Formats: sequence, structure tokens, C-alpha cells
Amino acid sequence: MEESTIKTSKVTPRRPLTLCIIHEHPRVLLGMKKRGFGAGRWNGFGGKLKEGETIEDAAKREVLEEISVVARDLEKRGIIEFEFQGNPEILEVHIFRVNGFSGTPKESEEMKPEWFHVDQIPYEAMWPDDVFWLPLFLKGKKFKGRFLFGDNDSILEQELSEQND
Ligand code: 8OG
Repeated sequence: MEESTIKTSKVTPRRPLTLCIIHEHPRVLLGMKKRGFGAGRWNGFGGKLKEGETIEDAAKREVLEEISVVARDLEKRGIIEFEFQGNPEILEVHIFRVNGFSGTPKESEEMKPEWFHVDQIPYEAMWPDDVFWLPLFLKGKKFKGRFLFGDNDSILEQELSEQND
């Protein structure tokens, strides 16, 4: 009988996520994440996509759910891929600037919003990669990057570049 070779192809699972930042210069709205992934850290607003949703629709929905604000116009500013050592999944985070919103930011079960001056961003209580890319964001730049984490606190590898388009 002829021997056959079974070829297995490894497809890296890739999960798109959204992250919206409200920047009304010179202040930025961040939220203290109260539960789940990244709890205890200040961050923008966002999360996973629901079945059939576009990335922008998901981004607006998350802002509404997390702080009761309607995001009017989203400006795409960056994509960062996050990997965690030992986990094959790539988290592909799409980062937007919210240009115009309506409503007053309100605390939810997931997030406690607070305004920060751009010179007083609480980087020590944020994801450790944010100190690298958030300054680019605040300067109006577009960027892309990749961070490999060991655990939630340590970056093992990083790439970050500005995009000119
Ligand atoms: O649905 P959930 O809240 O778990 O989504 C995770 C959120 O966290 C989503 O908005 C994407 C965002 N996020 C990461 N990694 C990082 C990171 O390293 N820095 C920042 N600022 N946000 C991150 O998933």
C-alpha cells in the first residue's frame, strides 16, 4: 500500500480587538478597567467584535457600553499585534481616535472614566507597551507595532514604527 503524507498546516489564530481613545487636547479620557483582562489598569475603551460586526461598529458599541458615550467619528490611528509567550493567539488591536462624541462619560460595571492632562498620563498603571505608542498617538501620528509579552507585566520583544499616509 502506498504511503501517504498528511500535511498539517498551522494557522495562527488572530483575534481583532478595538481600542478607542478620546483625546481633547490637552486632556485624554481614560478608564480604570474594573474587571476582566487588564483589570486594575487605565486604558482606552474597546474590546472584542461580535458576530457580523465591523471593526468600527464594534468600537462604537464598546465606547457606549463602557462609558455611555456616543462616538461620532473614528479616525484609525494604529494597529498593534500582541502575543503572549506560549499562547499562539495574536491579538490584533485596532486603535482609533474618537473625533467628536455626545453624552457625558459615565462609570459602568467595567470602566471608571477620568480625564488626564497629556503630561500626566498614568503610564505606571497602564499596559507596559502604552508608554511607547501612546505618545505617538497623542502627537497625531499613525503607527503599527508588535509586542511579545512573557506575562502581563513583561515585554520580551517589540517593534513599533510610524506610518506615513
Ligand atoms: O474585551 P476586553 O476588555 O477583554 O478587550 C481588551 C481591551 O484591551 C481591548 O480594548 C484591547 C485592549 N488591549 C489589549 N492589549 C492592550 C495593551 O497592551 N495596551 C492597551 N492600551 N490596550 C490593550 O488587549
